[in-house]
Amino acid sequence: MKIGIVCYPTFGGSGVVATELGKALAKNGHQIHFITYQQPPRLDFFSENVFYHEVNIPTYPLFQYAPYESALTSEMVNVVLNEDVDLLHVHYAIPHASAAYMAKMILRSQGRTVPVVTTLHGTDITLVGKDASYEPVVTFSINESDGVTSVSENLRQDTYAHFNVHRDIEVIPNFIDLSRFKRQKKEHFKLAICPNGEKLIVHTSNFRRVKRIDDAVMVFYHVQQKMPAKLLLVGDGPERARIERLVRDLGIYDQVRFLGKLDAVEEVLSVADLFLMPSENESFGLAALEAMACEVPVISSNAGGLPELNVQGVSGFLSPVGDVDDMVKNALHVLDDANLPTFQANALARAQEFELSKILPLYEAYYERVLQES
Ligand code: GMT
Repeated sequence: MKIGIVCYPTFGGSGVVATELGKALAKNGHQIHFITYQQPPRLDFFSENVFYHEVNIPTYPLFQYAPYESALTSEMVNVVLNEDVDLLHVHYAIPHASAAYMAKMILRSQGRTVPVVTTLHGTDITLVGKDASYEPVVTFSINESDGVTSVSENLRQDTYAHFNVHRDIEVIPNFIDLSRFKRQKKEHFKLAICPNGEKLIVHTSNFRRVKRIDDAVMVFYHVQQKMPAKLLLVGDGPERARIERLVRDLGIYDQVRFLGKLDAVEEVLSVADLFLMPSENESFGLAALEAMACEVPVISSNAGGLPELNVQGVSGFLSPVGDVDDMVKNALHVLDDANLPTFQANALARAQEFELSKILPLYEAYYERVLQES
């Protein structure tokens, strides 16, 4: 198949899922055309089956906001026509699904049919998409997609609950490439951060409010009062300055490191003992899956689709959103040397259920179905 993939070029979340999916499809012999405004971070290699089309967004003094959606639509039309693309797969509904609908209509007016698959990732439904400024467009473009997938059953249910969506939504969970995300021997790194055998706790995110990083810091604050520990905060975003202030105010700045955005997050995860994801909402929790693949148990909230990933008392624990006391209790239990090896093994076993080779055929079969039906 020749597939056009539209995504945000982000370090995590939907951008990573889209990029890894495209890479895996290319390995399986499909021709993949990425259409984005910037090279996605994980698209840093050459493959004869991978093509990158950058959306050019010309500016003009009249535009206070450059019309990105129009530029993206035009690029999709051009790529479909010039590269003979069979199907467009857009990741994150806003504005990709409506741009794809527009592209489909333009192509139809020229006698060319191209089906559109939209993958819902989370905040496009649970946070941003619900806003009255976007809702009518999101509802319309989901209903008009030829195929719709969501990354968890919870997100599927949320979509039906918040939007007047009447079409089928296929759940295809996020996946992990275990050949990349595996526990590597990085003892020198661990020793540098934890020279006295401290336990290493990690949180990675885009530092947005929905991640509740204050809770992660407070969990760490209480844990380090009971056992020697360090905290690594990976990623960057709007909450970073506030969280740095909190860490200083709590007097734990020496035990916390802010690492910023990292390409090779698996190296940090390889030396971690515990991963924190106390999010307000999380449609799936890809970052937690990456941790589990590196044998790191997860203390998470029970929001959104997290219960579909993290198994209570097995790969870690889940607590109600904001219940820091419960998270501390669970973290101390997992970090106990008598329990940690079991949780590490369980985390890996759970991650193996989401191995790329198990999920990729689901997308391929879904594309085939959509192509046959349209
Ligand atoms: O986590 C984020 O805020 C980024 C966001 C995105 O759209 O890139 O992530 C969402 O999609 C990921 C990939 O499907 C999911 O694993 C995340 O759980 C989801 N984030 C939220 O629902 C908050």
